[in-house]
Amino acid sequence: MEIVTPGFTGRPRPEGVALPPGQYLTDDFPVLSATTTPRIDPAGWSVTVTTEHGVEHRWSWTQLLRLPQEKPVVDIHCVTRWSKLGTSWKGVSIDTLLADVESMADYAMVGCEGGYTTNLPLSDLLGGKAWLVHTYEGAPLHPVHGGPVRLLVPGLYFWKSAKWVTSIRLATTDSPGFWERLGYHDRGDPWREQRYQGDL
Ligand SMILES: Nc1nc2c(c(=O)[nH]1)N[C@H]1C(S)=C(S)[C@@H](COP(=O)(O)O)O[C@H]1N2
Ligand SMILES: [Mo]
Repeated sequence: MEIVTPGFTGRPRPEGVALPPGQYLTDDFPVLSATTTPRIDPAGWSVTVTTEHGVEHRWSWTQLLRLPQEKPVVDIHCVTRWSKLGTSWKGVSIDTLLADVESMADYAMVGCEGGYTTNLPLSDLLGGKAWLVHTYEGAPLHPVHGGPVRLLVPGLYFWKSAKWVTSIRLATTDSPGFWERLGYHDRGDPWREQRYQGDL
């Protein structure tokens, strides 16, 4: 039985479901954007990976769709404390994308239409941990949620899951992205509660 408390925006935590510290559950899909929503025609969209040597690899929309597709079902955790369980997506794993990219880089800076950026260790993008997704719950990803293509990195706070992705720059050193420059953590592991710079 579920107890409904008026005014409580989350819902009781189902038994056996572990949430990262300080998070509550929501069934909604909140929208958090630092900019207005860009309208991107998939036909004109592409993502460019640039290695630390300046070598560029580019995929158009149709090229992305021709790569092997995966359907991750994952929990997502926003640093503003909402978590959403069992979200289902479709897209291309970053392992697949970078398979033929020659690089010794340890870090990535992800860039978006509109100027948003976020930095991640490459180890959080590889090993089946991250995808470029274009489909959410069986439908084309809505523009407010990052359509046509966003990054999905469920193992880190959701600000790392950049919407409207257009570039991934590989680098040998880490440098802060949009929120990271404003004080958010360079890694952002929700299980370690790495919300802000200085959190261990
Ligand atoms: N390009 C871009 N990506 C972004 C953001 C943004 O402002 N711009 N916000 C981030 C933050 S803080 C969160 S919590 C999630 C929110 O994704 P949603 O709006 O689909 O819930 O997107 C992340 N990716
Ligand atoms: Mo966020």
